[in-house]
Amino acid sequence: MIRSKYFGLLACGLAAPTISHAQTQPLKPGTVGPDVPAFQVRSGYRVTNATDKLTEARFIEVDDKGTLYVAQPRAGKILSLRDKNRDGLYETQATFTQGKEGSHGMHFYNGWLWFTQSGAVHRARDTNNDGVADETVTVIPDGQLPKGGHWWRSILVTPTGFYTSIGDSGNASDETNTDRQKIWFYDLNGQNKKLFASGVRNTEKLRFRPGTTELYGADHGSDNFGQSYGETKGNQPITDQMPPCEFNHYTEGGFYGHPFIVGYGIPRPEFKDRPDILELATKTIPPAWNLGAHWAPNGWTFLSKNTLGAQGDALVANHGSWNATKRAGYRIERVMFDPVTGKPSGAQMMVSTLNAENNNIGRPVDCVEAANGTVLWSDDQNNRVYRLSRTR
Ligand SMILES: [Ca+2]
Ligand SMILES: [Ca+2]
Ligand SMILES: [Ca+2]
Repeated sequence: MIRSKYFGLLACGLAAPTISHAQTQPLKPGTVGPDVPAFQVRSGYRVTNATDKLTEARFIEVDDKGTLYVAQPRAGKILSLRDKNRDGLYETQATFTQGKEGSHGMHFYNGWLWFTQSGAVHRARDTNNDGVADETVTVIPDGQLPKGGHWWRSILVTPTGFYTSIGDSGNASDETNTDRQKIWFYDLNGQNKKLFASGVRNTEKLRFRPGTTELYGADHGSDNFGQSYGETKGNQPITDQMPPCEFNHYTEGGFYGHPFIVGYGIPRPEFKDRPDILELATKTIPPAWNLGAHWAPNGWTFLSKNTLGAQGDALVANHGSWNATKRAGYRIERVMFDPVTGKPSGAQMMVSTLNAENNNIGRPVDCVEAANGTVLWSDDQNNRVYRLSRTR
């Protein structure tokens, strides 16, 4: 057991000698289990292995039978894993689907695992319980969605159809008159494509807030914001802090700013002289919550249960920066929702995968809530799935 230095000190700081009531005892320092890197874990929580080392671990999903699915986009596979002896480690492994390069976004809905490739949407199911899909239906054939650029496609299935998003082909180009930078809604048979929202850069996962049909997603902020001010490599004080990554509430017909407007109504310098820039700022729906610049929020989950003491909140897996001067992100962030307003009202770091020297010892990719309310999260640096649970 490795005690986190940072959160260990925090926990000690909370210890008041005159307090004796059980509920006011200090939280136990955050810990990691055996064979887990020395992540910084928030006091009161623990990170343990949920799988052995895999060859690739990107997005994850669970079904109603306790199966854990792990997308392997490079290999073109989705693995299915089971925890047969119920010790918390998913050890039984089968290849659920294969031969579909870029398999990534997933949503288990009504007996089927829906999943995306960059240019396609499929659904598959396993009818004889061997972990291998024996029925696969292609809902949108490969090539009907644009490939390349930000190639990750989200998928959220509802009783009447499904949402998917198509990100920017690059950093911050004007792709208004294309299918890109938009969230789309299709009938369940893949027909009747409708525009849902626009001005989105790269939103890889969409989910409804529990008990509602409010659509949320995390969007990656753009790069090189300060370039036109003369920033150079190693000297980018503007880009290091701008723009924020966004946790957005997407509404029908909503415009979310990209590429023209970032965060709370701020024009990107390349577009500031457009005659319609104020009009674009006026119609931009700002983030429901700002995440840090370059954090790269990929996958995330709402918490429907109170196992982690955070029911109704969202946990966001931030893959971390590639071009910030000092590494930023690399963390599981809790976005807290105010139960009165139903909106984000604060945030806390739950797990950091940066070490004391600010080097990354892991890269979070996605989070899902397991049936028992603990949270599984994937890491494509260590190629494992971990579990976040509570220790008090
Ligand atoms: Ca097991
Ligand atoms: Ca099967
Ligand atoms: Ca935005």
